[in-house]
Amino acid sequence: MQTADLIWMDGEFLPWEDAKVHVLSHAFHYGTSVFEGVRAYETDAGPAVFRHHDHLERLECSAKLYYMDMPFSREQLRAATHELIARNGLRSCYIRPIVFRGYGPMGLDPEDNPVHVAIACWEWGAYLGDDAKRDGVRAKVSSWRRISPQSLIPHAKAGGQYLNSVLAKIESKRSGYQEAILLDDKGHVCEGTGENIFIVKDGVLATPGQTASILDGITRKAIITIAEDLGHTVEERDIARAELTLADEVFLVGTAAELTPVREIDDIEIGTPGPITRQVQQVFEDTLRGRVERYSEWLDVVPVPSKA
Ligand code: PPE
Repeated sequence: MQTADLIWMDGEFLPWEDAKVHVLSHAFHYGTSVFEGVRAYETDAGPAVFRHHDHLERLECSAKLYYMDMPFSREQLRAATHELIARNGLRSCYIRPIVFRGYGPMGLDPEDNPVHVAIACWEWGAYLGDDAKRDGVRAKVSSWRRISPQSLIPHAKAGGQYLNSVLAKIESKRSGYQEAILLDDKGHVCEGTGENIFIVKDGVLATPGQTASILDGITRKAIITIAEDLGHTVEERDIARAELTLADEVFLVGTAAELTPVREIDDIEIGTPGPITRQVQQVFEDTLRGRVERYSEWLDVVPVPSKA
């Protein structure tokens, strides 16, 4: 991975290689961490964090759902992120805030373990492969089901929950695919290992709704708004597995993956990225770079000295 100079940890800026934790940290053993994936893009006004407020809000929600008291406010984390990007001299980057239970008593009860917060950022390019955003990826419906709300909290972005995505990712990769699509416990289409999913059929977009076991994706929300503003209908509803392969277009959305088309599922051709995928992707990419006035409030500009 591409490193940067500094990592912010519990209020301090540390050299990248010094941002360490004890091996007996609670999160390391039991997955008791919550995190975010955020991106900042280069715009004419400087580096800008996409939907920063929404990501910090979701981080707080995830912490709350796992009974962790956040030791820093949203505004403090926002300011720390700005300073970190500026001090690392980054114009565009991926940002990873993480809140975790640290070193303290061993055992499952975490309530006496300290809650730490760290923020790292670094340059992270194409998430699903170099040509993925242009040509689309080959995906496989996973044999693993997405975590159910009966056992875990799909709406929380918690470290331990990602074992589910890790299993699906390894399975799809070892079978020769770039990504896995997970069904939920009822057999409906749910999401990718780190992305929400959309299908297009006869000009109408559809994506699993809030009460499906999805992570409530921030990119998903932005894509719904963009597609509707372009005049398209977006249905939030259950999607049957067969609808995936019979769709005219399928695409994945997420902070890391951005908007990545899917061109094949289970060795059945969907086709080259279709017209609606392309249209929405173009507006989304322009939005991220501050080129769409209508969505400028989605960008949190980092105050850094300009390049000139
Ligand atoms: N579902 C899952 C399971 C998920 O992890 C993500 C983000 C999404 C949907 C899309 O959410 P959003 O980023 O708010 O639009 N996955 C993050 C972690 C990826 C990783 O490999 O780590 C991300 O995209 O940053």
